[in-house]
Amino acid sequence: MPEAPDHHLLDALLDSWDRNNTILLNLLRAVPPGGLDARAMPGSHTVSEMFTHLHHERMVSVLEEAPECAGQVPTQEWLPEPDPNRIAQMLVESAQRVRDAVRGRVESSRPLDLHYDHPILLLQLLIFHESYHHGQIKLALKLAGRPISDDVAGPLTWDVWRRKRSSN
Ligand code: NI
Repeated sequence: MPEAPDHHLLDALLDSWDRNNTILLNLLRAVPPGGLDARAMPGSHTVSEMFTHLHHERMVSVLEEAPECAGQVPTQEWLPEPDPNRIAQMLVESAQRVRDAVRGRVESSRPLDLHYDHPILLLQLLIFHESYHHGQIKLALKLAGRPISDDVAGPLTWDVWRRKRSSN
């Protein structure tokens, strides 16, 4: 743990987490009608269930690693939530809790309670996890005949990473 947190670096890392959540919300809003029920193959999780799984993973991680920031962990990990607005509410809430947990532990120079050599690694793991499922969601939509074209996906995903705030 660093003795004196580098706030510019911490802000940039938390900004990367915020952008990751923006991309996830953009993907959710780009799901075509009926797409939340799509699945890659029989027995696979639906698009809806993958989104709620991401929320569940965040909430469990905060509960285990920084319980002072925890909220209500959903009773079902792969909840088949049909309402995209409700899914968006979940993702906004859990993104904030992860943010608060990591910021709090870094600023107080405290490690997370269970795993990870540094609190920032929780952010890295979750971004990796969510990117993995992002690809699965797009593949499920494609296989279900409801693809999101690259022309639509580009501005909603890669451009969010590259955009400079000064050019907004
Ligand atoms: Ni997963």
